[in-house]
Amino acid sequence: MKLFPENFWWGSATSAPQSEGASLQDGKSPSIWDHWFKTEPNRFHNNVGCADASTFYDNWKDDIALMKQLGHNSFRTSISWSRLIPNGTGEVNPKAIDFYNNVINELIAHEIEPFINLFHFDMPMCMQDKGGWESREVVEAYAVYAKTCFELFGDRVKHWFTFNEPIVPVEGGYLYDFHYPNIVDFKRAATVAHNTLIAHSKAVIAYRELKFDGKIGIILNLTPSYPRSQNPADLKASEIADWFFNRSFLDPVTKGQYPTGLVELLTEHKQLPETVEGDSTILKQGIVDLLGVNFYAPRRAQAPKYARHADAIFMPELFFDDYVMPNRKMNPHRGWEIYEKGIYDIAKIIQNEYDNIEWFIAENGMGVEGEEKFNIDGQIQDDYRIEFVKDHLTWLHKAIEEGANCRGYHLWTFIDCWSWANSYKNRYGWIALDLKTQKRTIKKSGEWIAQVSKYNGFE
Ligand code: BGP
Repeated sequence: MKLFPENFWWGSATSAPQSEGASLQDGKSPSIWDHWFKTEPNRFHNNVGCADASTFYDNWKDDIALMKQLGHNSFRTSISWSRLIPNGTGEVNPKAIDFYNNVINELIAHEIEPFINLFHFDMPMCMQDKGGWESREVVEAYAVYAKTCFELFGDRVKHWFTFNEPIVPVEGGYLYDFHYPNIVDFKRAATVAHNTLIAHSKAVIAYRELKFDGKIGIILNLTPSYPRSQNPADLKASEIADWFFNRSFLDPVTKGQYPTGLVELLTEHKQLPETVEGDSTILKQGIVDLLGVNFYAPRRAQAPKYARHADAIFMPELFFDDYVMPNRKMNPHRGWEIYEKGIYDIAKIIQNEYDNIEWFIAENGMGVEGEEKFNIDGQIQDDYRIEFVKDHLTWLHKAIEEGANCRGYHLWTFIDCWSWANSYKNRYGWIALDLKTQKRTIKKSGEWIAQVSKYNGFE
């Protein structure tokens, strides 16, 4: 039997925009997702937006009862800024307060610890109109929004997160064109990243000033960077990819400063973000109590095959090429490599290079396109997901035995949910969602995890 530490967090994660629905109801204003879908629906898989998502706004009570059936002792979702404060600043929406109070209280009544995240890719459109994360006015508005959340719910919520995967809106919105506002400009991307970190720090400062007895953290998508070979050029390529995609956020939130190598590289290429005097002091105050780690797939890098043209647009890929390792293990339904040991490698990096800070797996999971084909007699027989989770937990268990300070495992996600431009393409849930009827049915993996949670481990 592989047993996990006492009080290990078993649960799952979702976000407000991906689960709530009611996206323009009861006073909620549009987020960038509502706006982008309205203006360019063709950018979304099968032209489906998040207006209904998985109807958690209406079904929260029954859904929380289902969580209990899955053996959850913890659950992460986010608060929608555009629901709570529809104008971005100023008046707070009483219907939103009621909704989040109901959710939090119901979770606690079921002995499910609420883990609450403040921002999951969902900038209110009125704040994007002011410049989004490029604007310091928006950073200040976010800090007030964060403080409002702590004051409203901090008496009961003991685990807070300022952001989920803050690098993704940088990549999607300002580098690779898969999120609104579809800008491709590294320097602006760097400013967005920097301002996000300032916003994070300001929220941490506000939380500490209020002196609640909870913890505050951030959730980062960490993808260990593996070089193709030990050739120095491959090692360098992999190290640079690691600076850009992992340490750019990990170092500031754990050490209060950016990695020196990254700063030197951006200085050399004149790509440093815009900053304001005093920023480095603010960054130092954003060191977290708790780190959430999302892990799906590794990143493999090799030295660039071809020299870049002198006028090439500045991108992280100037310094490395992605490496497709022959015979890698794939999730053919999603197109991502499966590398279970990655979870162990992350644990080792945190243990050895980041002071063994308290952390947990905040997302891990297996997306499957066309999962309906595995439906037998009304239930999704997702043995592949059971195997995927078991293999990752096996490596996590080994890391914990070797001293990793990992406190829990949350699957992405609870019920199949809407996923940005991929819409409902990839299904991830412990519970299947029938899009036509909104009926929820526990998958085979959901029954399995209930047992794992009950025995705090597996054979
Ligand atoms: C993570 C996000 C989640 C979710 C998940 C699955 O990066 O935090 O919000 O979207 O990825 O993504 P996809 O549907 O693209 O496979």
